[in-house]
Parts: sequence; structure tokens; C-alpha cells
Amino acid sequence: MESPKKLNIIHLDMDAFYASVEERDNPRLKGRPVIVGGLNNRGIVTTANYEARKYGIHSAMPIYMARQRCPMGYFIPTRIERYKEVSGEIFKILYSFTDLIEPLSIDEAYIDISDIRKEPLRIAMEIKKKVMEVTGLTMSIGISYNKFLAKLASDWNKPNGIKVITEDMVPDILLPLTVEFVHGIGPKSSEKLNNIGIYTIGDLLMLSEEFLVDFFGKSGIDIHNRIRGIDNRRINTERKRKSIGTECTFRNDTKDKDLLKKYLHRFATDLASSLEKRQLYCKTVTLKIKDENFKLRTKGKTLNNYINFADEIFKVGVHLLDEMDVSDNIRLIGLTVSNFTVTVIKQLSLFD
Ligand code: TTP
Ligand code: MG
Repeated sequence: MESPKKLNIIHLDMDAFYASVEERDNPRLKGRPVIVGGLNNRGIVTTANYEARKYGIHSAMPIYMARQRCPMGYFIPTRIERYKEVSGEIFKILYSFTDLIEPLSIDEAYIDISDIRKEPLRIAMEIKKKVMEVTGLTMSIGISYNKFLAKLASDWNKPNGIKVITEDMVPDILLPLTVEFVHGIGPKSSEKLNNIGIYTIGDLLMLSEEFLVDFFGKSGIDIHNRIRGIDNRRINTERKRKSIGTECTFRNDTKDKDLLKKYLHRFATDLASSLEKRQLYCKTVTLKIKDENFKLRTKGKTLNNYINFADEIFKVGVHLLDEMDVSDNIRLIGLTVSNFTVTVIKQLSLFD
């Protein structure tokens, strides 16, 4: 008989991260509903603590709506620099355990614990304890034998949870979960699946690999594997930023194209200087627009060559804007660059 797969992957995620930092910095807030976000009436919630979540408040909800739901809540402006500082303290602790870490966001990481000579559960407890000592914050940890299952596990009993998923628990533990739990199935695909009567991983398991490939394209193979508990992705310690973006919510909704272009120009200038600082070139530019009814649209263009000048980015941005129908008033506009390379091979043509 094959020996069971080693529990070598941890996924950890801080609980209500920004709000917890605010609570820690201001003990008066302890135990009360705390909402962090853009505070003018057009702002949105970046996160809410678990107390505030009881009122149905969640990330990305307009702040005015959160105020309606919880008038006695404490509304705190986002202090991103502070959260980055605390995140730095947390990652420093993590790196004291091992270098095999893949940071996923400001409050989330995968850790490959194969090289640490301690029981997985013991490692998880020690990480929690140290982070609590240094930062006063709690996290949730998932332990399993691959990334997909570890991440699923860390979400299992948030906040302040620890959950282990072993091989013998699969697939039973997955069967009742809804399809959007599968890494790689977003809200759109999950709606499409629902439309054909597929709601749970159990339902998905009845579908053939061919069907999934027809449905999802190449990633259908990964999804077919994942729902069977197979995920061979390694910890990527050199994960680089995949995109750089900037956006702005207007004080007053507008459809004035000249004004929108002015913003695009400012964004292009900022993005170009970010690229330059990192010595990056990009190939894809994406425009994002939210209209007065909160309908979000994005349109991207991938070029044949790499660019990094503000004017070049601006030109693509304007082209995308011209292609988009702006008949409704616009509430938010944003521009993102992605598809990076570090060096550009000069494209010599015969005529150079
Ligand atoms: P999350 O880990 O998704 O959320 P959280 O830590 O607040 O709560 P949970 O206990 O469910 O993990 O995101 C981490 C931080 O990133 C969060 O505190 C605020 C920020 N964030 C945004 O700015 N916008 C968003 O839409 C989300 C989801 C998070
Ligand atoms: Mg979190």
C-alpha cells in the first residue's frame, strides 16, 4: 500500500487584516464593529471585522450602504502604509521558519514546510503564537499536501482557525462544496455551471475531462485534477507582481471624454514611472470603467511589442476608451499594465 501523502503545505491568511490592525492600534475599538474603507460617501469598504460582518458588511460594498446597515459602527480610513508595515513584521516571522514561502498578498502566503523538522500542526501553532506575540493579530491556517487543499483548509473555520485536510478525507470533504470553491472557477464560470445544473464539486466530478476542457479551455485539465485532490503546483518563492494598476472614483459621475482622457494621461504617467522604477516593460494595457449603476467593464489590448513610455501607454488607453461605449455616466476609471518583461530585445527591422 502506498504511504499517505505528506502534509507539506501550509496556507495562512490573516483574519480581517486591516480591521484587526486598526483594533490593535486602538484598543477602544475591541469588540465593536469596525469598517475600514474610503470614507467619503462614494468610497467602498476594504474590509470589515467579524463583528461588522454580522451586519452583512463585506469588502467592496459601498460605504454608504455599510453606514445604513451599521450606523453605530466605527468607520476608519484605510492606512495602507501601516498595514504594509505590519505585513512586513509577519513575513519576517515566517521567513524565520523557512525560505520556501510564496507571498500571495499583503496578508496571505503559502509555505512549503518540507524542510522544517517538526510536526505540521506544531509548526502552525508556533507560527500563530509568534505572530500573536509580535503583532497581537490572529490568522487562519490550512495544512494539507497541496496548495489547493491547504487554501481550502485555511478558510474552513475562520477566524483564528486551524484545519488539516489529509488524503483520506478526499474526495468526501469536497463533494458538498459549491463550484466556486475550486481555484480557477470564477463567478462567471460558476454561474454558467449553475445554468446547466452543476452546483457542487460532487456534480462536477460526474463530468468527463473532455467536457471540462470544452467548457474551460486548457485549464479544464487542472480543474479535473483539483476536484480529485490533485494539484502539483510548487511553491513559487520568486513570484513577481503580475500587474500594476491605478484607478480613481470621481466626486461626480461624468461622461466628459476629455476629462476621462485627462485622467488616462495622469494614470499613464504614473504607470510609466512605476515601470521605470522596476525596470519593466509591458505588453498589455487594460482599461476599467464602472458606470453610475456600478456596472464594471474592462477592455484590454495586448500589443505586438513591449512598451514603457507614458505616451505609448496613454495612446493605448485612449484607443480602448474610444472603443468602449460611454453612454452612461462614469463613476470610476482605471488603467492597468501587465504582461511584463525585464529586458526588451530590440526589434530590428530590415530598415533600421
Ligand atoms: P482578505 O484576506 O481577503 O480579507 P480579510 O483579511 O480582511 O478578512 P478574512 O478574515 O476573511 O481573511 O484581504 C486582506 C486585506 O486586503 C483586507 O484586510 C483588506 C484588503 N482588501 C481590499 O483592499 N479589497 C478587497 O476587495 C479585499 C477582499 C481585501
Ligand atoms: Mg485575510
